[in-house]
Amino acid sequence: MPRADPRGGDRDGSLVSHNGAMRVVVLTGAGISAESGVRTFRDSGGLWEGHDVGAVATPEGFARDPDLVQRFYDARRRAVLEATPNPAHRALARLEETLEDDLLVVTQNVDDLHERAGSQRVVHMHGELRRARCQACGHRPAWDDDLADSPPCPECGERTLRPDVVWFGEVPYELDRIADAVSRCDLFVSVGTSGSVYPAAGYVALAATSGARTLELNLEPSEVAHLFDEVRTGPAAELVPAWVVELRGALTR
Ligand code: BJW
Repeated sequence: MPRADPRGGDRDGSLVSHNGAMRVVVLTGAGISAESGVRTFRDSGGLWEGHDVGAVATPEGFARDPDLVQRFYDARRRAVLEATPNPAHRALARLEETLEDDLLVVTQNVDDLHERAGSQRVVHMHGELRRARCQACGHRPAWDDDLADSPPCPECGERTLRPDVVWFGEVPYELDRIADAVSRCDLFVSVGTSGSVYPAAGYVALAATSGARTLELNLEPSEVAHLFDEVRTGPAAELVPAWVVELRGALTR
């Protein structure tokens, strides 16, 4: 697909370039899966209401009480297996059919609803619930069962599997690939994230300083909403399909 000048024709307030081409990065957070019935973290009724974040989302918490943490993630894994993608996930999969390699979905979510909607170019920067990680050998097998009963690692046999998720103080996955895509994109769109966890919350600033237009789609303005060129508020299952129709229409004209 021909390349738009990232600092050129699309800087007049339109979210698409005038020659109909662009590289797009979509950063997603828990809000995109909310309408699939997957609980967010910080909203009222969210996962962390009634949970000490340090107890369930840090390596120190896991070392202190592995059984509590394994049971917390086992319950969430079961909930994710029962959830299904919603119109927001499906709209991003349709956008990928148009943009192909020019779209990268960077998700903070540990569910696999983007993939089940049909997206193929997805980076899980905070890991995946349906994967385990062996603390002895580093193997990362696909995993749909509980971990609380300490099953052996299929690779080395040690009973040292943990959820393959990124806790506070750990380094997220694929940071170089993400930074490269964000700094080279023409349009950066953030969907359903509170903008309270770094480095993800810093990507809007990287995109903006690299010359991209920036758009936030969220139920309410996030903590970093002031850094975006445009903020649209509402449920992701409505906002994302509408934005995808708008963008695809402009790209194919
Ligand atoms: C809807 C909706 C609907 C609801 N429709 N919208 C400054 C700079 C850099 C780092 C730091 C810093 N200060 C501190 C740090 C360290 C720390 C950090 O950010 N701490 C903050 C508390 C400040 N960061 C880290 O430790 C990270 N690692 C790191 O920095 O390594 C060092 C390093 C970095 C770079 C290079 C070299 C070294 C790791 C962070 C790991 C986060 N892990 C978690 C848990 C994952 C496992 C699990 O799932 O349990 O990831 S925390 C949790 O928060 C989870 C999420 O992915 C993440 C973000 O949450 P998200 O998705 O935004 O959800 P919510 O609930 O907060 O918001 C939902 C939003 O949806 C809301 O806005 C709603 O309005 C909206 N919404 N319904 C549309 N229907």
